[in-house]
Amino acid sequence: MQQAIYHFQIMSQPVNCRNFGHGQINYTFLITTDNGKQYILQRINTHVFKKPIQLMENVIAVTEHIRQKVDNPNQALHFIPALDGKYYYRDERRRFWRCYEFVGGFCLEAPESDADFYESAVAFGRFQEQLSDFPAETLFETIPNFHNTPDRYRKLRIAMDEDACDRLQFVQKEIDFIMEREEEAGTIQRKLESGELPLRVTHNDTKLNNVLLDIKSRKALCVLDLDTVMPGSSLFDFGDSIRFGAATAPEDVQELSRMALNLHLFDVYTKGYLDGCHSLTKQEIELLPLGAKTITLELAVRFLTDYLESDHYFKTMYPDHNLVRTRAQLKLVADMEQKWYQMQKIVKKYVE
Ligand code: GN1
Ligand code: MG
Repeated sequence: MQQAIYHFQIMSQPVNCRNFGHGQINYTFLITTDNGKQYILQRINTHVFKKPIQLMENVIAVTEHIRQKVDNPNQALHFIPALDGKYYYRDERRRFWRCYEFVGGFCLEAPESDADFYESAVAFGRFQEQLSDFPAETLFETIPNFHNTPDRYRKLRIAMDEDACDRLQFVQKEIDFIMEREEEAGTIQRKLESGELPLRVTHNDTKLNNVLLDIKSRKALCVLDLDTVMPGSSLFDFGDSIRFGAATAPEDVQELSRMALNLHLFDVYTKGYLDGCHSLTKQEIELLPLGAKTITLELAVRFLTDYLESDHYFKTMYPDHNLVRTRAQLKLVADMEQKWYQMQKIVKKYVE
């Protein structure tokens, strides 16, 4: 049993605790208590999230905002206060924990049907819609410059210069591919800065496995993992879902020939996202394919940076894991380029 659970107001006796989910950043446990209730207990990775108290203020504010807009209480997360009333517990080793009710449901690593993927799109679209009137300026930037692509390139260059573990020699091809696309990769950030694209409250980690689906109906209940909710671009929220869910292989597939973009799923997601969210501008909709391509390239840059910096950010299962992930993402970018015309055509169907 994780002792931290005894510091939350759960009003029952914990009887079981197991690891839960596939997050690459936080540590997540599912706790069952003697009255059959279940809770998610999470230890926040403070190496990644350096200001956990502000992070929890964001999460609670956003959750409360959403709670006021849903008919079914299970469509919003319900955080449990610690014994002192705060929404986190700091243990004797200064580690931060939080706890929320687990209402059942499940998350998918890959869509099992079009309907599953459509549901996740509606969930993230709705999330965008529900927060369209949330005062973005009151949110903390939990990870500054999280999806600032030019800044990710800057950090990659620093890692290349330092070449801390002598790995640069293995990745010249990948670096060339990334650098050839640098100009285009900065487009969305530049348009955000010039005001051409609106700054919105965004989720910033919109993978399929962050959507909770109802076991019986398989309808979306709510979105999880609100740690990176910050002001940002809807294009990246859309794009990250495509990168992860409309790909034909897992994000760390070794056999590169398996990795491609599934255009049909791209269409399904686009429809679902726009069904859930009616507030995107015409330009945002037109730029959705660029959102998908940019976020995929950006994640490749992040994986490669971590590889060069000796894998201190993402959890890795084997020595070259971050390099494998980099290559898989770059293969996906290359495939999107092949399918660029079709991606544009799909999106055009939804612009009036
Ligand atoms: C991380 O923890 P997880 O798997 O939800 C990362 C995302 C990446 C993703 C790649 C805070 O998310 O940005 O897209 O791994 N989250 C953070 O799988 O860096
Ligand atoms: Mg997650």
